[in-house]
Amino acid sequence: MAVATDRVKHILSWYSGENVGVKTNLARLMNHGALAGTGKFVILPVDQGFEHGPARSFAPNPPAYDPDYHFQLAIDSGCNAYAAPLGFLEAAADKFAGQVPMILKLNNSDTLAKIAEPVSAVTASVKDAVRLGCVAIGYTIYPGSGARNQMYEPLRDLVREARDVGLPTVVWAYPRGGGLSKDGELAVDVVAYSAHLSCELGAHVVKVKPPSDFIEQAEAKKVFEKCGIPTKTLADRVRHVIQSSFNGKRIVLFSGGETKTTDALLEDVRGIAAGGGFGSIVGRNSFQRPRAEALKLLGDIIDVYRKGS
Ligand code: FBP
Repeated sequence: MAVATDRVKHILSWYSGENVGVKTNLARLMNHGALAGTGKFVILPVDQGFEHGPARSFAPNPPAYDPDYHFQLAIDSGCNAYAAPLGFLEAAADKFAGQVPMILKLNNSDTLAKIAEPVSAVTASVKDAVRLGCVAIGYTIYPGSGARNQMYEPLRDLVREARDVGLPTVVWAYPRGGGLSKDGELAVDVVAYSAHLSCELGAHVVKVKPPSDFIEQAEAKKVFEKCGIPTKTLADRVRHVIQSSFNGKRIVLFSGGETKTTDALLEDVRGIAAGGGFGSIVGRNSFQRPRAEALKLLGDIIDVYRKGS
């Protein structure tokens, strides 16, 4: 059973305007799994079936077609939490009740619809999250999309509704859409801006992709140069994203991306940890590997966060 460490208490102090339910659920996230009490996180997200399609997501490791598989993987690997859309959670939440904190993704997009500007559909409710016993809601925004109002405005209401029932909000901030170049989706200025927007919109936890050493906005580039903001290493860039998230007073997590070699992924994780990142959300790199390999990899990632780099 995890204890309330000084680190967990310190992180909770950043959320002093929140009600006790929100803080208790943030503490549950921080006090579960192999990193309990450290203020670091490794979370398993499995919405790729919805977002990318079943074959692209699960064919590399067919047991992963089964919703039970992911609960068991999150539990056995010592993840802080398991995040998924409504269907995957409903299918197995009862069987695994109480064994791993759950985050319900309240919106999702798929790759079948060809729409001008990216926007997710709302696919679940705060009530669903409460009914399933989740510790938080999850919500994706696409900063840079011409449809941003259809994402930002409902998010504000959902944050409020979730807070009223004591649930924190995790925002997946993935820049994309007509306002950005392809390289700009990962640009350090854009990722940092998206993390900041998420905090302003009320996110308690923000999830972004590891930023690249590219600056998209001309006006921002001038400032990066003038103020000497370092962007060369991943640790530098993560540090900038963390600073942009209320000067490090919000929990910011970084995603894993497409399946890559173990060495490449661990190199990323070391950079994230060295830059002060709070943890990783690793989906495809976990469940697309055979279970034994995934358990080993998640264990190695957890070790990096435990040691700090
Ligand atoms: P991965 O570790 O598989 O990248 O998962 C992280 C994640 O945020 C998932 O929750 C989500 O399905 C995926 O990335 C979306 O990535 P994209 O929208 O870029 O295809």
